[in-house]
Amino acid sequence: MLRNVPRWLKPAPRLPRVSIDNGITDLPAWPNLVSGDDDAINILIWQYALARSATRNLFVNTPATMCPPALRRYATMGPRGQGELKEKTLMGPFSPMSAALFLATGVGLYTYLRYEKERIQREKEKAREDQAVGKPRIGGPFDLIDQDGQRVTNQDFLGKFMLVYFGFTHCPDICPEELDKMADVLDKLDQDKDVTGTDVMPIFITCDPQRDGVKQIKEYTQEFHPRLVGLTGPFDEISKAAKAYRVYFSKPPTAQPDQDYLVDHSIFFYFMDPRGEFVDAFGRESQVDEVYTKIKNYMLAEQQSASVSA
Ligand SMILES: [Cu+2]
Repeated sequence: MLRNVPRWLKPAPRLPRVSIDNGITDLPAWPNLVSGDDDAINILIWQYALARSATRNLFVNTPATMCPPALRRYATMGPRGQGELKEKTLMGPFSPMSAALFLATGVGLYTYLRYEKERIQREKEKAREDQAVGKPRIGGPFDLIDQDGQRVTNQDFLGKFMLVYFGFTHCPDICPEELDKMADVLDKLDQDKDVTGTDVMPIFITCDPQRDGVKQIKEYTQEFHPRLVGLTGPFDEISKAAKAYRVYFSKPPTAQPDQDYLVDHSIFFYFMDPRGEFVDAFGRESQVDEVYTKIKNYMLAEQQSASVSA
């Protein structure tokens, strides 16, 4: 008999009931604040999952038509009219009110996420800055012999700024160029009335003690600046000092003192404060004016902090 009933008169096939267990997946993880994920999309996904989760009883377990009429009424509804009720029921939970709520929480979450992201970024940057401010461990004790044959240690320079350079007297070009530059900086500091130039001790340490004895060092340092201190010593002590200053040097292993050879070495001036702590390093690309200005500023800052703590 049912075979003859027109199709449109048959009851609508029952939609499969989706159980809570298989119908709703867990909320996605809270958007990763640190990654470059798109916040807005993350929030939409999250909100959608939250909305589904919150309203799944309405959607899944209680077909709208089975709800008691009172439950289907909305606060914004006027006196119940058949058409209006039908419309509201069909609309489900997406009333203008819930849409506004959805939008408001979305904007709120987006703002919060942005703020959190920025805060974490700021914290990361600050940590990085703090690390950069933390002085590298450059410098340390040395026990050497100066151009007059006197034993000299790092203790002798405490209370003065040091400008330390490692090189060798047979260096054909780089060492002379760099020491000339250093001499120009010293002259400028000496002429500057705001600072006491003699507070800076320029120190040349040879990394070729095999050929650079006391006499050689004395002649060499005098070529550049009258205040330039030249230091040499046993190879082990030179190595120790170079290691402390993170200076690399190497001479050909078979080279004899009477031979003409080059020593490969790092080319940096290390500017140390009166406590023997590293302040700055100047390489080949640093020009006289730049080095002079930086050193002057370091000296002024030191004067200021000394007068504050006095
Ligand atoms: Cu050199």
